[in-house]
Amino acid sequence: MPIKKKLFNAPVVLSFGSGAGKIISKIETPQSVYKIAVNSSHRDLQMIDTRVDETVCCGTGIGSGMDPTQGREDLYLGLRKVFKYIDDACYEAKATDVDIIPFISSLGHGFGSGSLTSVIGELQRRYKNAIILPFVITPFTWEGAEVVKRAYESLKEATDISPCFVISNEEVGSVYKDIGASYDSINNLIGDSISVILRSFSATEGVLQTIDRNDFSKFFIRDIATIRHMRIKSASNLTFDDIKENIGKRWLKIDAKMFKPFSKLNVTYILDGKGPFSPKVLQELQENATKKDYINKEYIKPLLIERKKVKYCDFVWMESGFKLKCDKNIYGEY
Ligand SMILES: Nc1nc2c(ncn2[C@@H]2O[C@H](COP(=O)(O)OP(=O)(O)OP(=O)(O)O)[C@@H](O)[C@H]2O)c(=O)[nH]1
Ligand SMILES: [Mg+2]
Repeated sequence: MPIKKKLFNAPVVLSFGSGAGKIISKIETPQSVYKIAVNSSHRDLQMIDTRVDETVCCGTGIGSGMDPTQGREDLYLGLRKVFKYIDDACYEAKATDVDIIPFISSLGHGFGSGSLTSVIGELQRRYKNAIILPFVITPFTWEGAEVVKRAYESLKEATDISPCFVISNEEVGSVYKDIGASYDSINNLIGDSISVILRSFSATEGVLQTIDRNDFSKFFIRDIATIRHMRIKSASNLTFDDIKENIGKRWLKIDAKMFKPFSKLNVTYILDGKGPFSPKVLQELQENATKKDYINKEYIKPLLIERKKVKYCDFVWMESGFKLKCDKNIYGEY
């Protein structure tokens, strides 16, 4: 039986670090997309191993002890196995070429921070035609200056070789009062947004307007990109005002002046789910997406997928081109 042609071949999603492992355990992947959790802590991998397809334990299995140098060393001890699982997943999916390799890294301690740049670099070297898509989780400020510093140093190094989608725990979690309860909710929110992107990128049916690898490459530029996601009943009466009201904040810590646009931001959006997608709704979205001066108008091409037999519609707004500003004035001298 012929395999249905997907928009993008993205046969795996990976996680690096303990926090990232908890998030990937919440992700719902389309059929034949494998979830691979990578970490240096055997115990943390065991906690999620029924909710991912494969785990790779790097190093001695006791964690990287909040030491990024150790984290990077540990990664190299497990990398061969990571590649093997990716290749296996490609084989299973009969994918001769991989378009996108998404992964999640949690930054602030040893493994996730220490491995980030190497993960990007090694994946780029081995899967030359693929777009490597890092989703990085930055810490809460209550975790302390050292943790934040480790996270942003790691991010700074990484953005030299690839743009990163940044998701700030501080921002996602700002609505919750109780940290205990909020971790799970935060993981669900982040997991949901990434699930929607993976599902849209793997669509085989209902695609009204498509984007391809080249379109996405043009959108995804240095240093930092963001996602905002909202779920609606259907797209039939969607207005831009609904979006403004319900989509929430950017999950970036822009109030600390951590980020500023490079020059202009690239934007795109995904509308995926229950329709109908009326010309009026699409016109309103497109007009509003191009209205602001800080938006680069040249490359706006949304991904529109109108699905049958679904109960809701997801809207994902993506911006790319923020500059990472990471200096001594923000988190003390270092
Ligand atoms: N959203 C979310 N963030 C988490 C969670 N657990 C940890 N984090 C964040 O991730 C950052 C890094 O922590 P871990 O992922 O535990 O660190 P690690 O990479 O495993 O590092 P080592 O244990 O030192 O090897 C923390 O500073 C937290 O901000 C989680 O369950 N959800
Ligand atoms: Mg850990």
